[in-house]
Amino acid sequence: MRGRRALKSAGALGLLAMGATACSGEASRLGMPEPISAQAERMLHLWQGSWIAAFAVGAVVWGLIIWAVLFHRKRSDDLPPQVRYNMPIEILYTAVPFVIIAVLFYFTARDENYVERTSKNPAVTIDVIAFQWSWQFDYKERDSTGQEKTVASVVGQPVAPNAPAGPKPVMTIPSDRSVRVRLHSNDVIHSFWVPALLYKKDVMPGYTNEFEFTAKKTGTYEGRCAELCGVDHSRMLFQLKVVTPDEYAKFIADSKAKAAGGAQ
Ligand SMILES: [Cu+2]
Repeated sequence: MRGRRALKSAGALGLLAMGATACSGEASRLGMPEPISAQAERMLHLWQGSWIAAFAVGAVVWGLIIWAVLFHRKRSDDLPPQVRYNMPIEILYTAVPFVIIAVLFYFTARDENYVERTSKNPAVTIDVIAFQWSWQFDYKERDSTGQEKTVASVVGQPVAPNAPAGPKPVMTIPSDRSVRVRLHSNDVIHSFWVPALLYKKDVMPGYTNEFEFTAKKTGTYEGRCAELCGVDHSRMLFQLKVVTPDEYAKFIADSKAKAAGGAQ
């Protein structure tokens, strides 16, 4: 029975290694970007839980395969004992996958509800208009009568993939504030994607898709269109710039002042 004991300890070691990497550092993300929002963190944890479950199932399956290969090699031409229609095994085959799927479903539904949650009064509302082949960011505010108006607008143009930061349109948002993004398109389907948010959403003509998030880390993050939308799709780049709430207020005030100056 030395083989069985060796298999057991190998499995335990594998699980331990997985658990250790899941708790700390870059390796635990398996190449995923560092999450910058509360919602993105939740998404990453959902993935990590799924990976652990998948590796655990994998370890059991690999163990069974190796065990069968080592201990059930063909030794003679006699047919080995057959175990078809063994009720306990049949029930196990059915019940275990059902439990696995039920657990994955529960956590996925729970986290999807959290990530897709929108609030009544987000701190910032931005209309994102995707077009062939760039982005427009319209910052919305309500005046005293409750009427919505654009207080700042950024319109981009297609840029070369290796262009410096300058020509890319920048979507500026405050950290630690809820940001509502409303996605619009007047031509074809695009997709709003910021890898650091671990989230993307299609931009549909004739339908407004919305989502909300709260960024927790200041910095500049790359964004792009993730739906093949025409010849210059790959040049449809932008940046998400997360600044402090004070810097954001200044950005909006500057835009308002510029608009007022331009109107004179
Ligand atoms: Cu596009």
